[in-house]
Amino acid sequence: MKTIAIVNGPNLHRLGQREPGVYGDGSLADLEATLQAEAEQLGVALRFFQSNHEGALVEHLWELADAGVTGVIFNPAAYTHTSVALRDAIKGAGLKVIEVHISNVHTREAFRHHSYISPVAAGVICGLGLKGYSLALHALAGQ
Ligand code: CA2
Repeated sequence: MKTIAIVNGPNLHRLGQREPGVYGDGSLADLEATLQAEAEQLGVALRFFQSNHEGALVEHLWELADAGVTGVIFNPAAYTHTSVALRDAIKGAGLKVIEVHISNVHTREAFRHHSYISPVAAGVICGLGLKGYSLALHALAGQ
């Protein structure tokens, strides 16, 4: 069975608790439950991870590669715009990553327009709310 990982970066553990106009009102637990139900329909296994720490995310990406996951749905949150370390981990580990952002980063502040992750991602989804994770899951499950 394929295994797909869902990895979320800093502050996303508080999803649904602040800024609902930007990020919606669903919690991270709600999102994970929705994706789990979809994965069962698709016949794939999921692994979930969230961290507020860049190094923990780097280490987790390497663990996912060592475990042979099929793909990673990754919302690096603010580290999208700052982290060479996460980019190097994805490239170095040879992971197939779909970068997901809940908001449309291109309609927001200029500092959100650049992603260190996109050049090493297989695909990028942004601005579709939590639905973006489901779309990425279907894409990876279908490959
Ligand atoms: O739109 C996205 O998914 C982002 O990755 C979210 C990041 C932001 O830095 C990126 O530019 C775009 C921020 C996540 C903050 O999450 C919160 C959760 C609850 C309350 C407030 C923020």
